[in-house]
Amino acid sequence: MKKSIVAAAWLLASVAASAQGQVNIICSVQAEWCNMISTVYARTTGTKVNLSMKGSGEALAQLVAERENPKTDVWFGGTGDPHLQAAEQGLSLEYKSPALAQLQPWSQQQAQQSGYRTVGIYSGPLGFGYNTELLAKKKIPAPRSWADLLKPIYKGDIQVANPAASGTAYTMVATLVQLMGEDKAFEYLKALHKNVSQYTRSGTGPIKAVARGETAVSISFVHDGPGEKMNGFPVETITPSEGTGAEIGSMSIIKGARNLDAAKKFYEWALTPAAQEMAAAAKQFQVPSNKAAKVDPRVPDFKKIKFINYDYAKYGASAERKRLIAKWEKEVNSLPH
Ligand code: S7P
Repeated sequence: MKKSIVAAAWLLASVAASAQGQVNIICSVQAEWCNMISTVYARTTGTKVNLSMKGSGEALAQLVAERENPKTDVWFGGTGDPHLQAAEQGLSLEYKSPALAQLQPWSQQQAQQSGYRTVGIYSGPLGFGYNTELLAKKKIPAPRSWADLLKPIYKGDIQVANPAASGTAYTMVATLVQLMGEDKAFEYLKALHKNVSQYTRSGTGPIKAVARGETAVSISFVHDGPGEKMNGFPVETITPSEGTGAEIGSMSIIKGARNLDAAKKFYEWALTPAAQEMAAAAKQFQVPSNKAAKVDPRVPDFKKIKFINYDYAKYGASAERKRLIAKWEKEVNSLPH
């Protein structure tokens, strides 16, 4: 008798859980944040969350490969440019959230520009990370400008990701092109190449290498610095004095999603202030897109940063991205160090 009651209860519980369904998410922020949202969402809703962690560039490549048979329902986070490319290529679904009015203007603009196939969930500036102890040991100052990075004192001490693989590094290329004009930007990138020790696949790789003391300087999103510092590493960040660009970290529902209702529910949850505040709890310090979400004091103060007027529509277009990356491969990456 007792056994059959236990079996019935187990059956009821599993029916209830499966009634909430499952959602397959590609998560392009750092692991701690991905794990936190998936655990909290699964516990509070009973939905099974299948998580796959990938940088922005790799996530886009996977979605292109899955086009005929999508296995992903939601793409959470990652730089906005590849989300715009996914929208342009018809990989993501048009969806207008009822919460749009609660979001920052830059987030709504991202949605509008994509024909409502993506939405901004956070934003953060591009800059430099540096290891204070390593710089002191080498007796070299922290870089303050794009121009500083070309100085021979930094030779072999700079890491940045490869723009063909990383949304972060593509943001750098697009930022420099807008800041200097294309010809000068490519002259700059060729000169920078001489000082770069390694182009990593992942955009967050270089600041982690700075934290571990493997390189003195990285070109990174500056919101990735405070988390490394909280983990006890001697990491500081700065934005370049000439001006810089910012990402609009985005979220998209995938066209042909097998679990569409579950995807929409997760998407709505991810736009709430409570969900967005989990970023800081997971030591991620981007600016949240929901105007009502609390902004942690460690989030970079946008008012103190000199920004370029980043053209997200132009540099988020597939043709422009392909062209700039091919040019970088041919004219920069092929050069000897
Ligand atoms: O979560 C940190 C962060 O810097 O990583 C995201 C992105 O996945 C970086 O992708 P890439 O490896 O393609 O550069 C950023 O959106 C985010 O701010």
